[in-house]
Amino acid sequence: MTASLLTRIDHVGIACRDLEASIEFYVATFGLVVAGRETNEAQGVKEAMLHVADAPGGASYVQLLEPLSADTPVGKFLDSRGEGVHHIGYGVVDVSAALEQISGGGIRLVDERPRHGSLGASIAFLHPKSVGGVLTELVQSAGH
Ligand code: V0V
Ligand code: CO
Repeated sequence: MTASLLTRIDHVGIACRDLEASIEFYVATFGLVVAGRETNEAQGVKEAMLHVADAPGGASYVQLLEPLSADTPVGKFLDSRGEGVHHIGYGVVDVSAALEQISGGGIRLVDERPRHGSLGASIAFLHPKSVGGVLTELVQSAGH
């Protein structure tokens, strides 16, 4: 059997209109703890990572995403589909190696090279049209 490229579910990315209200909901309802918050201009989001559990090579989180403007990936998604699950982020050991291996299989990449992600991670997106309608993110955690 070939070893899996994916080591864990790193995060479930959820599009919301009001980051503060969504954080309050997840904290009050599930008792989650905010592990980090960041404004990522390149990705067009204000986001928060809420820790769910520790997992191999990192941890797993809920990622809450509020768009910085309407003309961003999350802003467009909210306009067309409303609030809800926006993407799945999977842990990988080496994001560059994973991208190379996956693109060799003809999958359409959004990112040819890793970019800066939350909590210091290196991330890259695969296009939802090549992954059965699921926007898919590869995540190499900081320090791994
Ligand atoms: C768009 N589509 C989606 C989708 N967004 N399908 C599933 N899940 C999504 N999230 C579909 C959409 O319904 C259309 O299908 C088609 O793709 C084109 O949609 P569009 O609105 O015209 O969008 P595009 O083509 O301008 O952009 C789509 C892509 C864009 C995926 C290329 O959203 C992108 O670059 N995403 C990656 C960056 C990102 O999402 N950043 C925010 C999270 P039909 O209608 O044609 O069938 S940042 C993050 O997660 C961080 C920082 C982190 O984790 O650390
Ligand atoms: Co993400």
